[in-house]
Amino acid sequence: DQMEKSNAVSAHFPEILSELATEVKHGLAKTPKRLSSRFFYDDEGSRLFEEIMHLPEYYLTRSEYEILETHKDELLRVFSAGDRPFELIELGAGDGLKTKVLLGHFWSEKANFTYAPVDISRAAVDKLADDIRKKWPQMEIQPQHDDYFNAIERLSNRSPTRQDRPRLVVLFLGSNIGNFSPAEAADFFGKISQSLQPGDLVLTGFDLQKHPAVIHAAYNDRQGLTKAFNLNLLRRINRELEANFDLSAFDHYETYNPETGEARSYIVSQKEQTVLIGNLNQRVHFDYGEIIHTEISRKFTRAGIEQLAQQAGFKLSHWLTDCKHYFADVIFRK
Ligand code: AVJ
Repeated sequence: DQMEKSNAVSAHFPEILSELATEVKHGLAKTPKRLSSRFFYDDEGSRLFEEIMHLPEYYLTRSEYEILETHKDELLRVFSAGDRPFELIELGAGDGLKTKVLLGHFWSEKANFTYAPVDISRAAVDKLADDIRKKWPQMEIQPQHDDYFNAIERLSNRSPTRQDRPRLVVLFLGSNIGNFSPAEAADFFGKISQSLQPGDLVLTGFDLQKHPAVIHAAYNDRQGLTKAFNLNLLRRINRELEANFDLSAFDHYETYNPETGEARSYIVSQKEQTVLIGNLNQRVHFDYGEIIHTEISRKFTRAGIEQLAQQAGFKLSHWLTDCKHYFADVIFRK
C-alpha cells in the first residue's frame, strides 16, 4: 500500500519525487541541515495546513478573510474595469477558503470571469473543484494540479498575446510569498511581470510585521498542529524515500526575529541518532539537539512591498488591510 502510494505520486510527477530525493540528499548533508518548505504539501501536509488556518493563534487567515470580505466589491470593480472579462489564476489555491468569498460575490454580481485554481496537492484541487461545482454548477473553472512555478511558465507560453483577451488576474494569497527569500520573491514577481500585459493584475497577500509575540504564537500553537505539520515532512520522506525517521524522536522549534522579519521553523533531534534513507542508500547522523531548518515565513513592511513591486516593473495600485493592520492584500498593476 505504501509502495503503491509512492508510485502513484511518481507516475504523475516524476520530477517531484526526484526533487524530493535531491533535496534530501543535499539538504541533509549540509551544516546546518536544511529541507525546503515546498515539500510540506503532500496530501496530508495540505490537510494539516487547512487545520492550521482554523487555529485561534493563526491570525493570518482570519485577517485576510476580513480584507477580502470587506473589499470584495472594490476588488470586483478593479478586476472588471472597462467591462473587460477577467481570468482569475490562483497559485497555491489549497481549499480556496478565502477565494470563495470573492467567487461567491463575483458570481452573484454576474461578473464575466473564469477561475483557474492551481495547487500542488491533487486531493486539495479535486476537493476545491468538487466544492465549486456543487455551489456554482455553471461557473467556468479550470483546476490544475501543478507546482506554481510550472503554472507561471505556462502563463508565459500562452498563445500570441492578444489585446482583446480577458484581463489576467493572478491571485497569490495567504502570505505564501513569505516562504521565498528576498531574491526568490523578486525573481517570482519578475517572471509573472514578464508574462503579463498592461492592464493585467496581481493580488498578493502579505503578512505584516507586528508585535513579535503575536507572530511567535501563530507558529507555536497549543494544540501542536504546527508541530505535526512540520514533522509530517519526515513522514513523507519515510514513505516516498523509504527512510526510517522515528517521529517521536524529533521535535518542533520556531523562532521569530523582529530585526529581520523572519519566522523560522526547525525540526530538532531529541537524541543522538542515525537515520537510513533507503532509496538514497544514505545514512544521516544527528547529534543530540541538532536541527533541520525547514521553513522561513517572512513578515513584510510596506516599504519592502513597494520595493518588490517596483523591482518587477509593477505599480502598487491598492493597499488593503484588516482593522488590526496585521495583514495586507496588495494589487500590483502591469
Ligand atoms: C502557507 C506559507 C503561508 O508560512 O504561515 C503555517 C505555512 N507554516 N504554519 C506560513 C505555515 C507553519 C504558511 N504559509
